[in-house]
Amino acid sequence: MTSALDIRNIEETEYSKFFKENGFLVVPDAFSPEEVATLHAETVRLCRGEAGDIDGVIPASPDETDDEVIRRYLCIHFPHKLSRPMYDTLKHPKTVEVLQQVIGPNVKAMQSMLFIKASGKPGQAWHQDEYFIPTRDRSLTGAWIALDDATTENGCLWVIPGSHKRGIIYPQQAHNDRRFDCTGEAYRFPYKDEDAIPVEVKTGSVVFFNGYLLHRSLPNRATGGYRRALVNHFMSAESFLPWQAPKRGENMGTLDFRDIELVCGEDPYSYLGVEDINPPHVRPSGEGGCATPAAMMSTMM
Ligand SMILES: O=C(O)CCC(=O)C(=O)O
Repeated sequence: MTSALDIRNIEETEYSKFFKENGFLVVPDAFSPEEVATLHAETVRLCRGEAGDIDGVIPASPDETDDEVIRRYLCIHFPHKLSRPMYDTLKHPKTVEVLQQVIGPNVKAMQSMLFIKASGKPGQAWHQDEYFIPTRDRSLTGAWIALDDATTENGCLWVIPGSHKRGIIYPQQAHNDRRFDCTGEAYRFPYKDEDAIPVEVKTGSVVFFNGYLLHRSLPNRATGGYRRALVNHFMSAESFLPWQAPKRGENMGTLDFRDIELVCGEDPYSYLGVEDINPPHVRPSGEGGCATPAAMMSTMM
């Protein structure tokens, strides 16, 4: 029975086996309280507009408190492009150690997302990250760094253990469910909500999860506070990253989005160079209603 799965006490020697079997892995105490405090301070700096321009961030006035400012935003995409400490989390030693075990020696990153998710904010409906960020070797791996204790009350992750195994990408549709933000929802998959388990973790833990794993989060129903998490996405450097539409005449087989950071090992495609393409931006929370279904389907994860 999935509900009996012990997710908190996995021996380091079992990381790879557990991840392969279940599609996720919890590593407690990966980030120290000091490292988390720095990331909290960076969250404030980003939301105040002090780190640089972020599409959708309104520069804060000095008389607004940090709480007033940060609770405005559900999630900021690509914070690592403006914050050195957030960039450094991509290459955090504990993260790299685990990524080398579950992906391989050569790893690159293409995305970061900073969830602030204050009380009252929505979650994100069922989805698979590879639906949004396709790799060619199924190596996409999220590293979800808990910046607060994540509980069922404040909207922790829920996962369907083993749902990554068949390597199927399920379709997505727009939804009208106000529990969730404006990203679409996966459907037509052979699992029920009851197959999911909550991934409740302490601050400083990292939840690693496979890009084919079905997962979601529910709204933050706590009476105050946040459920902050910094989520970085990684993949094997050997795989191209076809994360953009082909331009006219472009060979589909060699599409490779080069807005990446090499995290460890070697990049066999380094001769292609790197580019800065994705701008930091705020994710629509859906509180004022979502845009059209078509816009919902194109909302980045
Ligand atoms: O943290 C959340 O609420 C959702 C995160 C998520 O689904 C993801 O990173 O893919």
